[in-house]
Order: sequence, then C-alpha cells, then structure tokens
Amino acid sequence: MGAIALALSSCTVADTPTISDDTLPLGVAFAQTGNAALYGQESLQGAQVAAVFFNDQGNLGSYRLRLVLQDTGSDEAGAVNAFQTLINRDRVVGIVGPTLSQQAFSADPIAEQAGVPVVAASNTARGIPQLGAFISRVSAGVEAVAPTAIAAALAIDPKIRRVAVFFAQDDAFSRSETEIFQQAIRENPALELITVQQTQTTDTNFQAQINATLSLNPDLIVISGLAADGGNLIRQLRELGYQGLILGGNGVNTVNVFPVCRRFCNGVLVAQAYNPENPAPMNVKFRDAFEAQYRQMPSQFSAQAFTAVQVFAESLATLSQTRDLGQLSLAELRQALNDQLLGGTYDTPLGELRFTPEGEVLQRYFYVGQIEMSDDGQTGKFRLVKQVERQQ
Ligand code: 1QQ
Repeated sequence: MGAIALALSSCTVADTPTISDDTLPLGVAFAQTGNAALYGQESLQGAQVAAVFFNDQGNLGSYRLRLVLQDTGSDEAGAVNAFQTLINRDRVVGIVGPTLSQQAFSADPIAEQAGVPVVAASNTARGIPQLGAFISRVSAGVEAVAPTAIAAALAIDPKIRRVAVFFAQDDAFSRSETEIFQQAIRENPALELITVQQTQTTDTNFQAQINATLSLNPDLIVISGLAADGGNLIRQLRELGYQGLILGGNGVNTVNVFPVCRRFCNGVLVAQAYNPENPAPMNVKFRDAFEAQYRQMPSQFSAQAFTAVQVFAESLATLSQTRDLGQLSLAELRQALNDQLLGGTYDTPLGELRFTPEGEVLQRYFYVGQIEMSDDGQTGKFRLVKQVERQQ
C-alpha cells in the first residue's frame, strides 16, 4: 500500500517533550477495509502526495511531517479505535479523517475531549464542525454541494417535472444529503417529489423499490447512498428499463463506483466539491504530483485529503516561525495548531479555502460532473458539466 511507515513509537506518555525526533506525527485515519475503503484508499493516496509535496517545500525548518496511518475500517468502532491509538500511542499533533460521517459522529468526540485537532477530509453530513472546537473540515457540507446539482439536471433537461428520491437510511451522510436534495426539489415550483424510497448500505437488490418508483414515471432519480449500494442501484435502474436522468450525490463521486455500475454509470450526474479539470495553478501542481505517482487523474477524495494535510502542514510551518515547536508540550502544540489552522487562508487544489470560527469550510467553487464511460464499460471519467460560484 505505499510508503507510509506505521509509527511504532516507543514514547512514554509523559507530556514533554512533544516531539521525540525531528518529525511531526500527523494521524491519518481512513478506511482501508470494508465498504468505505472505496473512498479511504483514494483519500490515502492524496494524503501521501501531500506529505511528500509539503516536506519537499521545506517550510517546517528542521522538522518533517510524518504521516501515521490507522485503518478505521468502515464502522464506528474501527474509527474510535483508530482515533484512540493515534491520540494516545502515536501522540499525533492532529488527525485527518475519519472516512464516513457515520464514523465521525462517534470518533470526533474522542479527539475533542483530548484536545486534538481533527480536519475531516470526507465528512459532508450536517453537524460535523459543530461536534466541537477541535473539529473542522475541508469537505464542503451537503448543503453547499447538493442543490447545485438539481439545477444542473434541469439545465440539461428543462422538461424534468417528476422526481424520485432514494436514500440509504442506515448512513448519516446519506440521510443528511437526501434532506438537502428533497428540500431543493420542494422549493423548485417546476418540480414534484413523487416518491422517497429507503434503502440500506448493505442492500444488493433494489428491485422492489425500483418497481414501485418506475410505476410512477419519474423524469429524474436522485440517489444518496454509498458507492457499492449506489452503484448497484444505478445498474439495476437501467437493467429494469429506466432511461431518464440519474443524479448521484457524494457517495458515487469516486472512480471506484465504475466497476460496480460499469457502462450503466454512463450519463450519471454527480455533485462535486472538486473537479480535476480546474485550471487553478495549485490544482495543476497537485494533479501533476498525483499523476506522476499514481498514473491517473485524482478524484475529489484525493484532492480533499491532500488539502487536509496541506492545512496542517502550512499551519505548522506558520507556527514554527514564531514558536520553537520542540519546546511546547504536546497539549500546547495541539491547541496552538488548532488555533492557527482555523485562522488561516489556504491556496489549495479545491481553490482558496478558509474556515468559519466553528470550523466549517468556506469554499468558492462547486461543480457538477457527468460520468462518461468507455464503450466497453471498463474505464470512465467525470466530465465537467458546470462550475458554480457560491456567494459567502
Ligand atoms: C460522508 C460522505 C461519504 C459519501 C464519503 C466518505 O460524504 O460520509 O460524509
């Protein structure tokens, strides 16, 4: 899985000194196993590229950033374990993660309690930054991203009237995203919400919900779920004869959905907080570094993870200009780092970012992508359909 050294540090739990050598340990808690690994593996790639990129810039003086990876698995218990290990054993200065909002609602309170800054790179449910003073995110929330995509669907097909909604009811992100989608549909006088169907992230067969929906003649189907269930749902909708537009949320915003829905993914619209075609110089630098290492275009999850590591790297660099990091206790360093990162402005692959005092990301541009699959259904990409500027 690449070059991340698992930290086997022999530190005692004494609170000083913070740093036992010339490296600053940054925790990376992503799903490498279970269904959320479809996101977590892309996230890890982005984080790894960032560590090399920012260490090469040499802004940390005599220090280097060292990523310490813990696999969160795809459930709450795995995320809690990963956070505890990173905080207490690995004595990290901060944490990037976890993968799912469903996991964050359990794991983030542990970091909050311990005074460890967390920058989420893929948590988009409502309420994540509100989990505490040490919790922020670079992954824009569903309320910022989802409504854009409904408007884009209408721009592609102005005749859309009847909209059906599916959501995975056992997942916090999916519940949160569907609320925003449903609100955007209800608020648009041209649209009628004809049915809301509930699924589970563990479901593989959606025939009953699909039959009930197709009998109502939808013009647009909007899906909030994770990649495996969402991908299978898309495939089965097409297999059962649905020909209208499909709009997927953040759950299908990964190239890892392509092997699940294959040629049936073609044409699916996706709400995005990042599109690799963005020509901004920092995105070009990121894309070049990513492509040099992985021989493929980065996806949103990789870009967001890169950005989260960037926020830590640049904040540590700024702090190191006025403080001797080695002289701070671990608790002092974590607190100073949290204060510093919330106050900063960052030129990132996602555009220029900053945070509200609560830790919610402020980001200017959002995108709608459309999946374009090769004829054999083996490869695909997200073609940029629309860039939307958000007023803040
Ligand atoms: C969340 C998400 C998932 C779709 C991706 C990790 O956005 O759980 O918040």
